[in-house]
Amino acid sequence: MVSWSHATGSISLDRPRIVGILNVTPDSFSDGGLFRSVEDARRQLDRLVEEGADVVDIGGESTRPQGAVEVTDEEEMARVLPVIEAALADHPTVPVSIDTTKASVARRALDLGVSIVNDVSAFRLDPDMPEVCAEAKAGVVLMHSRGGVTDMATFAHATYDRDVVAEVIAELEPSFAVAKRAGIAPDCVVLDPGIGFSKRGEHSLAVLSGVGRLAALGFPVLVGVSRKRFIGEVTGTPIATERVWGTVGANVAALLGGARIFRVHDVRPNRHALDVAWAIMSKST
Ligand code: HH2
Repeated sequence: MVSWSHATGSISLDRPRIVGILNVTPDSFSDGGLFRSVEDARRQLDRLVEEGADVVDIGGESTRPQGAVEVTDEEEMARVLPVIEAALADHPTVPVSIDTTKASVARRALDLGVSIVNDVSAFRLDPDMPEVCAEAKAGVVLMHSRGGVTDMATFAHATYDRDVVAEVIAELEPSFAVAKRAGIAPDCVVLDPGIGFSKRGEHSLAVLSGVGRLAALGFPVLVGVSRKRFIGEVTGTPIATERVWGTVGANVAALLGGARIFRVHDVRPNRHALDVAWAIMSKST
């Protein structure tokens, strides 16, 4: 059975796994500013866990599609570290993931007891990140993106030739080579096609449709479709919080394609849908 090893244990991928999102940022595209106090963050953590999250992913720097603002290491730590401490105290059995591109932030988070480093730059932006992850035996999410934090979710680099999936795979390959050289065990690595990151709607649909080709590389695949623009385009839903049903549809399609880990804001609807889809997929006739 496949499992995902991380700094404090491992997660078996014998069923779909859900990563619940907690952004402690003023400017995230769909939940910016909602969880700025530790008390508000705590309540949201309780909700994510109660609704069935297997992991909670805490982030202190937005990559919002409208163009994000880079934050300093100190500011990012001030946002995330108290919330990480609260998560570990309140939910000691739920692995915590830190969503950061900065090795300094990852190191402090791992020292506190975080299990997973979710790097949306797949080790491109901070040369110290692979060693920090290797040293802690952290689980790592290597997500495809192009450019820096401020423009990676814009269309500034959203130019692809015909085969988007092939380009995404080719651009992720150096990252897992770097991971291997740094001594990160292969079973710690999860790949993510980076939905909406340097991708127009058509590109996000193409990578979701071809997610099985990413899974065929042998690493578990995580997708982060939650409330994203391409869903708004398909369903005519401009308000991000109203994209929950479209999110569920995209996640079920990705599960059928081979994804096993799902990063979402709205845990319960995705938990139910993915569990039912999995029960059907697992039924031998
Ligand atoms: N998407 C976002 C942030 N982190 N991490 C992974 N692995 N995959 C993703 O698709 C992904 C991610 C962007 O979404 P969100 O956190 O809701 O917004 P923001 O970047 O505005 O904080």
